[in-house]
Amino acid sequence: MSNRSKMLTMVSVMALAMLHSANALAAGTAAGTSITNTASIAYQVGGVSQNTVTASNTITVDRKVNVTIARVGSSATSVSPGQTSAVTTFTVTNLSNATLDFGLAVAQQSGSTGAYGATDNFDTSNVKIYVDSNANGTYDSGTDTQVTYLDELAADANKTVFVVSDIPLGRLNGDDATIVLTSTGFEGGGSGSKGAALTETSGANTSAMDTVFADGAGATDSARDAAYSIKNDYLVFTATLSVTKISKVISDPLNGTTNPKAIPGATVEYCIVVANASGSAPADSVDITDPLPSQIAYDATYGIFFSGTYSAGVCNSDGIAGGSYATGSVTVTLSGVAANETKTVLYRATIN
Ligand SMILES: [Ca+2]
Ligand SMILES: [Ca+2]
Ligand SMILES: [Ca+2]
Ligand SMILES: [Ca+2]
Repeated sequence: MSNRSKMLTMVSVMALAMLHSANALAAGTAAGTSITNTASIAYQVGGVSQNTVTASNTITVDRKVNVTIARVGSSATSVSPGQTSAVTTFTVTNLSNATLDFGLAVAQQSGSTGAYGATDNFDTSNVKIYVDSNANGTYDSGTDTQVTYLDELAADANKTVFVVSDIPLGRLNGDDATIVLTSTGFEGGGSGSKGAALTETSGANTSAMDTVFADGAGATDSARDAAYSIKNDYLVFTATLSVTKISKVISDPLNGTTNPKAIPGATVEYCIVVANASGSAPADSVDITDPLPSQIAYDATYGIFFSGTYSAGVCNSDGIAGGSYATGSVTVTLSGVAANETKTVLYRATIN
């Protein structure tokens, strides 16, 4: 069969799907956006152009839920025993292509490895979460707002969040409390209220806005659960004081200063040795009180010497005269004892 001479020429104009407009949001096109593209077909019949035929397609961009948290700073928060309102700082970022609420919760860890390698061995107390209301990156008591969720956090937006808690007394140098902050996505639910829990769309894609969880696995959460969690640590930095009290018989009424014995009338030198371990925080305002037992009498003529040195088990006579004796007690206040420093308090008494 020969061809019929009639030829149909069709010109197809195709919209290039790749030619999408660049989107400024890292999170991508906003959820719920309608994307419509239209194909046009122009053709001729018998050499005459016919009416153009068009076809359109519209899809709805689905909602990708993603959240992350980062620690602010590069080391644990250094704290003192008994410190109140100790702050750890985080940044919570909404990586979703939608405005969402983000629930915030803090959990204590027990015995696990912290964010910076230390092993958790205590819990903080009075734990509260604040948002950086004045956006200055610093926790401001009375200004920053205590929250349980971040309200209406826009796509790609982030907030600085502070976990604020108290440190128990009695903790030692190097003790660690690890906390975990978890942020969980919720429906926006309007400004001023926390929306409902998010659910991922199961089954086939629908023509409506579906929901897909895209978050990673954090410290204690799983991948694709609409949540992210991260550790941060409180690390105790404190003084490590040790106190030793030693005595030496200086003289007695019979032997004088040659091999003196602790007989009634003998003079005894007492020395209180205060040491702070290396690597410790300095101890400030160290108050020393030493009540004298009734069997000995304070030697007011000799007096009290403080901040002297100590070497090879001996208190050296190089202290500063000072301190006081009142109501049966020797009292001295040292201005401070630095790490790896030793200071002494020296006084004498007579055995009754
Ligand atoms: Ca703990
Ligand atoms: Ca602030
Ligand atoms: Ca809300
Ligand atoms: Ca997750």
